[in-house]
Amino acid sequence: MLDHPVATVLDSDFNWQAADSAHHLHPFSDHKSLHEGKIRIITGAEGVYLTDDAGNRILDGMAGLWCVAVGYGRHELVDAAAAQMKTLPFYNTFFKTATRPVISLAERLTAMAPGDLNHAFFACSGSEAVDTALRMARTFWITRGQPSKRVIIGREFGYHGSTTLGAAAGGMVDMHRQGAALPDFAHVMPPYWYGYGSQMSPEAFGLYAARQVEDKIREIGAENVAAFIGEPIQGAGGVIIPPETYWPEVQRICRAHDILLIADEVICGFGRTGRMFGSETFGIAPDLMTLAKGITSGYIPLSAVLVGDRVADVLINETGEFYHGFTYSGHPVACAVALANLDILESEQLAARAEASGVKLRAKLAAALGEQPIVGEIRGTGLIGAIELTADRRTRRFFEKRGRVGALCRDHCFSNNLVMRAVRDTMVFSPPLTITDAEMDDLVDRATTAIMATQADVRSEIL
Ligand code: PXG
Repeated sequence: MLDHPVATVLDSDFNWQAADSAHHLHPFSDHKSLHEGKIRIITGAEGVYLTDDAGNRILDGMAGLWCVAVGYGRHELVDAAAAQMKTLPFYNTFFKTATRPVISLAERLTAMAPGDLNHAFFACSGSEAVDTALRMARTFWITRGQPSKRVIIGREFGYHGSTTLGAAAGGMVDMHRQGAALPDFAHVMPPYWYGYGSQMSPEAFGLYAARQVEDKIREIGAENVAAFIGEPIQGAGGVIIPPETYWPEVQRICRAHDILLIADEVICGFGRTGRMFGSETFGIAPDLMTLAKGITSGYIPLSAVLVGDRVADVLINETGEFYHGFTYSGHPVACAVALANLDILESEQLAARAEASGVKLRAKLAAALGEQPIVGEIRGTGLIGAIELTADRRTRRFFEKRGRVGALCRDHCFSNNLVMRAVRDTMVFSPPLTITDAEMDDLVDRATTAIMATQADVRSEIL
């Protein structure tokens, strides 16, 4: 029962923090410690900047949650949503019906996508897209008369969402411990050269990491493996960028053992890596591709699975009914927003811009921070990147209590009005693809202040 008046958006005197603590359960949060601090109430945004209810202007170095590709405040997307809501706010795509926006979007996405990804299935979140792709992969083998091919191979530090199948495919052990460890899922090492490459060259390590996939397939038996799933660049796992040798070798291995390849492009899709899709950046042609986030720049929930001809032919011509779908599969308003978002991505050539801006941003970061003892590596591809904080840059030694220095740095960023996430002791960034040169300077200034403050803390051993 409420022990305080209910909030309205106009109530400026209302205690939003107290109401949040009392009634709102946040995703991926330790609520006890959340309630001890003060949360920020974000009230508006324009371009790459957020505003909060204390009047701060915050540079969003994460594009929301890796999603606001075209930046905040784009009226084209709002207008597309409003127009579609006025015409037809909802109709489903289940029973021999469709709407024009969903058909247009399916046509457009499949035309843009690499390889033979000629069919699209829609859902609302990245997690649902992953769930769908895994169900399709298993259904493909069942239909083909090979039901034993069930195992999904993912990677440590992989993130494929928070539904149970997605969490099981991902390599986040804390999630597995909370009910998401399922049979018929296996994991291999990530292509994390900085962390695990030891004395190997990046190229040699890329092949080494890819061959872990082959070893795992041999261990389980190819006759039991349905698919390998991986993000072209592992985002939530700490922006793990594979060496160039990795993905072509993984693709070769999947083909050699007749295992489907699923590229989870929920973060990498729509220009983030400097090409429209991460699969293009790394030169692979997956059998299935999952998309979300940048598909609507986060303005409205939408996700998609693009399906290659091999799987689609079986699903369409042999499976019969595929018992899977969501009320909001192909929601017309979300699809209309996605179409307007794609117009901006294409007309402003944001993938190419991400590539060029990424080069500049890394050069600026290197100039400001490259020689600092706490900075082990600055890496990136397009506008997704990371700064490794290290106890010893020469040996690439991790801090003893992993994650504490990263959390400290994230808090310094936050108090400097910069959103940058910490993954263990790796600072990650993925700003809107529209970020300007002046805004990148601002990002680098704020990041430098935060990292220098973190370094001072580490030196004075207040940790
Ligand atoms: N796959 C990938 C590669 C993702 O990054 C999902 C699937 C799941 O998408 P949904 O829309 O169901 O959340 C994601 C999501 C973080 C963070 O803190 C990353 C994600 C989501 C929330 C937080 O880095 N990625």
